[in-house]
Amino acid sequence: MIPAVAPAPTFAQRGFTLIELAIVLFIVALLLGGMLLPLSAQQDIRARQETDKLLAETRDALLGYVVVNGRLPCPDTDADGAENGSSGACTAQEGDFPYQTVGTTQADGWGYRLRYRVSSAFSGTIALTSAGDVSVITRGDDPTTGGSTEAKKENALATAPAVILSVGKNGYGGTPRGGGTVSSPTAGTDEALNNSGAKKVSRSPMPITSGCADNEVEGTPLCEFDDQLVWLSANTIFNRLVAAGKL
Ligand SMILES: [Ca+2]
Ligand SMILES: [Ca+2]
Ligand SMILES: [Ca+2]
Repeated sequence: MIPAVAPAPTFAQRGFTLIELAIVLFIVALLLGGMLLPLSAQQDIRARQETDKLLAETRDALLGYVVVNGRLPCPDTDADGAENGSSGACTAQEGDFPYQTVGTTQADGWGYRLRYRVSSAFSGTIALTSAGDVSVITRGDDPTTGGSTEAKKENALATAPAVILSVGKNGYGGTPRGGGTVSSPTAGTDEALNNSGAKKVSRSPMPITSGCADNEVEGTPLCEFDDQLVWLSANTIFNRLVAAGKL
């Protein structure tokens, strides 16, 4: 008599286990999630990446400029793309990036001109004793207080000869490519520091937040921030100048 037990299925007949099915569904959900990311969010990501790329290219172009000219260019203070100053004596140490003088792309991924601050010791003829005076900070944990994690402690990143920054999507303090004006950032915020003065802030983006304060008081959230920033190192500049026999 033939036993009533069905023969063991072959590999081809076996089908999926529940775990395999769950993994497949998980992957499909991930793919769908990626495709369903709102178009505006995708555009924002692209504009941010485009801006990062422009900042890196602009920094490289500045290093080329320094090798040729022995100094950094002055900022552009009258929106024509050309530096404002004479032989390194700048009209102002901060303004729009002189894209025409350096030969770089005019505007970031959001359509705003890049901003630029340069130390006078580097917009004039550079010597090995030249020192930058742009203080770059970030905000985050205080490493000296192990056991408590802060979010707003000012931490120094660099004292730089020059900083190039994008005003980001909100555009506060920026010069639109097509002309026109944008409102200034709220006084007392990190974006206001990036708009004017020798202290610049590089930190993670933050959406508009009520009851915020850009200070070291933990417990209140940090304010809106979307600037993107890079800086030059004095040692990189010295290295390029020495390698080119200019220093
Ligand atoms: Ca100009
Ligand atoms: Ca801490
Ligand atoms: Ca901004």
